[in-house]
Amino acid sequence: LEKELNENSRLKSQVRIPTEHHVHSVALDFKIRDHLETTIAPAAKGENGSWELFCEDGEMKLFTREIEIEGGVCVDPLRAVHVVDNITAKEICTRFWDTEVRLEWELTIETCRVCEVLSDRDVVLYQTHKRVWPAAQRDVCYVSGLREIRLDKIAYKEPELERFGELKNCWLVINYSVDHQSAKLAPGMVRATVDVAMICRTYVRHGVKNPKRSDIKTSIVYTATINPGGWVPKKALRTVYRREYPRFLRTFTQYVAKKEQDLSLNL
Ligand code: 16C
Repeated sequence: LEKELNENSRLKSQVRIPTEHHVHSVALDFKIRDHLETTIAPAAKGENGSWELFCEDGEMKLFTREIEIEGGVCVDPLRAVHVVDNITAKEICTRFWDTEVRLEWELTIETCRVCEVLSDRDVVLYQTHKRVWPAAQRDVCYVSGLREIRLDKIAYKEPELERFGELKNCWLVINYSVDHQSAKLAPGMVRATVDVAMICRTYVRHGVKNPKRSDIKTSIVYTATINPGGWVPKKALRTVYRREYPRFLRTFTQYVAKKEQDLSLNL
C-alpha cells in the first residue's frame, strides 16, 4: 500500500486515518475510497464503448472487457448495474457480507470459513470454489468490509433514479485478496485473487412521508476482477464468467427480496 500511495499523489492526499484500527484498516479505507471514485463513475458504464454489454435482463446489465496479463492469464473485469424494488441498500449489502447466509445464495462455492474477525464489520475469509473441469480447483482468501457511506462522499449521481425519488442512503461491501496464516494453500488447489465491490443506493419515492416497501428502489453497482491464479483455458473461463455472473446477480437479489419481503422497513 505504501508503494502505491507514494506513486500516486492524488490518492495519497485522500487517505485519512480510518475509524477501524486493525492490520488491514488503512488498505481497506483506501480501497473503499478508490471504488467510490472509480466504480460508480457513469463513464465506466459502457458509454465510452470500451465495455461490452454481454447480458441484459430488465434493469440488470452486465459488461465486461477482455484483458490478458503476462502468461496469457485472463483477468477480464466485470461491471454490473441493476435496480431492484422493495429492498434497501443496507439489506442487500448486509446479506452479501454475512457469512452465516453465504451458502444460501452463493452457488459457486464449496466451503467458506472466517479466518479472523477484524472488527464488527471487517473479516478475513477463506473459501474454496467448485471445481470446473479441466481447470484445477480454486481457493481465495480475502478481507471483506461492510460500510454505510455518507452521501456527501458520493461523487456521481443517478439522474433516472433521482427522478423517481430522493437518495436516502448508500452502503457498500468491498472484498479484496490478502494472505492469512490460517489460509495455507491445500494440495492440488490454485489460489485465485479477487477485487470486488458492491455499492448500493436506496431512493424513496418523491413526496412520500411514511414509505412502504413499494416506495423504494435500490441501485446496485457490482464490479469484480478475478485473477484465476495461473493458466486456465480462456474460452472456458469466459464461458463460465458469462454464465455465473448473471446467475449470481439474479439469484442473490431474488434471495434478498424473498428474505426481506415480510420484514418491517428500516431506512
Ligand atoms: O462476489 C461474489 N461472491 C463473493 C462471496 O463469495 C466473493 C467471491 C468472489 C469470487 C472468487 C472466485 C475465484 C475463483 C475463480 C476461479 C475461476 C476458474 C474457473 C475455471 C473455468 C474453466 O466476492 C459473487 C461471485 C460471482 C461468481 C463469479 C464467477 C466465479 C467463477 C467461479 C468458478 C466456480 C464455478 C462453479 C460452477 C458451478
